[in-house]
Amino acid sequence: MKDWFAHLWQMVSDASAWLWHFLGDACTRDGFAHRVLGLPELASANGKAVDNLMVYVHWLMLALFVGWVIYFGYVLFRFNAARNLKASYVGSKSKLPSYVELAIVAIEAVLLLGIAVPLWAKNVNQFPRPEDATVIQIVAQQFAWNARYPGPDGKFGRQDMKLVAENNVFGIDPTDPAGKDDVQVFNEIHVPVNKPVLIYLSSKDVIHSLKLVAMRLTQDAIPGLRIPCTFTPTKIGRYQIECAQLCGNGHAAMAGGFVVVQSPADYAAWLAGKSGSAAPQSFE
Ligand SMILES: [Cu+2]
Repeated sequence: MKDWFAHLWQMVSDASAWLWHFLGDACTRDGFAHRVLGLPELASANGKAVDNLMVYVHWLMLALFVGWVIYFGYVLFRFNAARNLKASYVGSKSKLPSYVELAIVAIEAVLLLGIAVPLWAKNVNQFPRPEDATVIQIVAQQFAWNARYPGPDGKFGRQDMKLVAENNVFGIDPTDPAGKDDVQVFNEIHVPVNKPVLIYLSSKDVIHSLKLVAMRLTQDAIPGLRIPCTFTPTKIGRYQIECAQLCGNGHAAMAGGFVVVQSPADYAAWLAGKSGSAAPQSFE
């Protein structure tokens, strides 16, 4: 009997210790993001601000939810029919609801104007200088990702829209010597860690969307447009690419693309090994 009680007591104290630990962690910003919201792994410097915004919005929503539930309980009690036999034609004179509303509006204004708008402006207007970044051209197609790098010389070879063909999605001019060392890869895009990546994104056929969940980056790829987008990877690893626009029967197959984040030395070795692979190839 005593053993049984001790066992139960142990279980209760273990459970409460776990709950206490969980609550303590859930109250921190990062703990809330991962334990409560279940946000996916973050592997970029730019993504931190996105996650923080999501945490702040959800904290506000949680506070509103708890506030409304408390208010609802209060109203059920305060305006119970048994306690209010006669209707009041005056109603509440309290100023409290107005103050609470104003406070919520102020917090929402800070979230929108103070955090969300500047974050968006930075993402769409501020790009790293090409000389400070890993520059990659990406052309999406049904149903894969083509990527092109300037080779060791750091210069892309000449491209011309008129040269675009089934086996030359980048419209590479094979006669330009600057393009001889260029690198072209299919579905596996390597980048070095801790260096900004500058992508010029386009599409060969229909509208696709480059979605790198771990980098907190999503950008539509539109035929005829060359859209810049950027992220700075901070964690070595292999991260899935997804297409975020339904682009045809094989849409889901575009999740076969990966971004591989490597140490600078591994990346340099990989790039050197691929050098010269961008010449238009024939698949016949
Ligand atoms: Cu697609």
